[in-house]
Amino acid sequence: MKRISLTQYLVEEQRLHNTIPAELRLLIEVVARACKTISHSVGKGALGEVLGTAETENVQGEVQKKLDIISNEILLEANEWGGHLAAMASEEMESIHPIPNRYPKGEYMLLFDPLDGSSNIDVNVSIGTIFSVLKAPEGMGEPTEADFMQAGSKQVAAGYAVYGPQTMLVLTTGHGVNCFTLDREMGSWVLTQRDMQIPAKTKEFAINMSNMRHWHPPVKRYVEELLAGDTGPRGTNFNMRWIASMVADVHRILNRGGIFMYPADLRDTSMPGKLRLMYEANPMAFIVEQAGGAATDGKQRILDIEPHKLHQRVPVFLGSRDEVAVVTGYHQG
Ligand code: P6P
Repeated sequence: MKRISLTQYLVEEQRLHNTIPAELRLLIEVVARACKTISHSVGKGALGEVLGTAETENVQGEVQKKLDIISNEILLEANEWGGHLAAMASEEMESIHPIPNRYPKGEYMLLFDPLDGSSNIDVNVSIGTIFSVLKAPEGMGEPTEADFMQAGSKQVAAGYAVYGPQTMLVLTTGHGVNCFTLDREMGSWVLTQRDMQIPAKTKEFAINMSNMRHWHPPVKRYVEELLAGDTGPRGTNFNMRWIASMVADVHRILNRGGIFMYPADLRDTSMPGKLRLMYEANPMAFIVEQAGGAATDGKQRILDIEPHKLHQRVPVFLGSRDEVAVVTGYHQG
């Protein structure tokens, strides 16, 4: 099969669907180029003096890894001069990052988790970059956090890069999900999987089992039934995976099905789960739904949630739609 580049794919998508105007194409290509740079930094490891912690904390109160900060800087610097953005927001920054006045502003807003899966950085396990694109509200003046408070259904594009044995970029602009592999010799993103589809059924679940005693009853019931296997009500055995890197777990699910869960639990009832809505759950939910899967917070579609805070957290159940329906049904039962 003749392979095409990310650029050719975007140009053809624009011709087909007229939904990727030049500014959005530029944005996607700039983000993709930034992910190449991040992949290069990540790949150096100890040789690049980029491992370990940075002795600082982010807004989440998490100790920042050096590569968290490096990746954040790479995305900020790559995107601020192009004229395609009005503002950015990042897991690593407390407040939004307006485009400096020395540069023209555009009509898009970019949100990202620059390097997700930080606990895996120093042990050479796959990590990734997650990004989400919103349109700036009509007539917006100086961007504020309130301008970012849009439901996930308003995203115009979303994607992630996964830095694993291969470096891959998964992208949706609302017309299916496509995957590009980084050709390191040429330095280009090459289309390697078109229109990815998540199987509706699965026998593989992903959750951090060490939290089991803290789960609410619907999650406990659902997982115990999976664990009971062919001796229980499901009548079949299930397998388990947990990489503790959302990008890697989601990429596996996109390729072979599965259900990924990070529920709220009883440890801190004020904290509805660990994952953040705006730059983790929303982009992943957009991608998963575009691939025929489902994504809920246990009660409603993640993409329907009206956000109130930039860094708000949300419970996440996503992947093979038949399994997401079962665990969501237990919450509603
Ligand atoms: P735990 C990584 O820190 C992350 O945000 C997600 O990528 C991952 O799915 C989850 O947290 C892992 O959390 O509690 O299992 O370490």
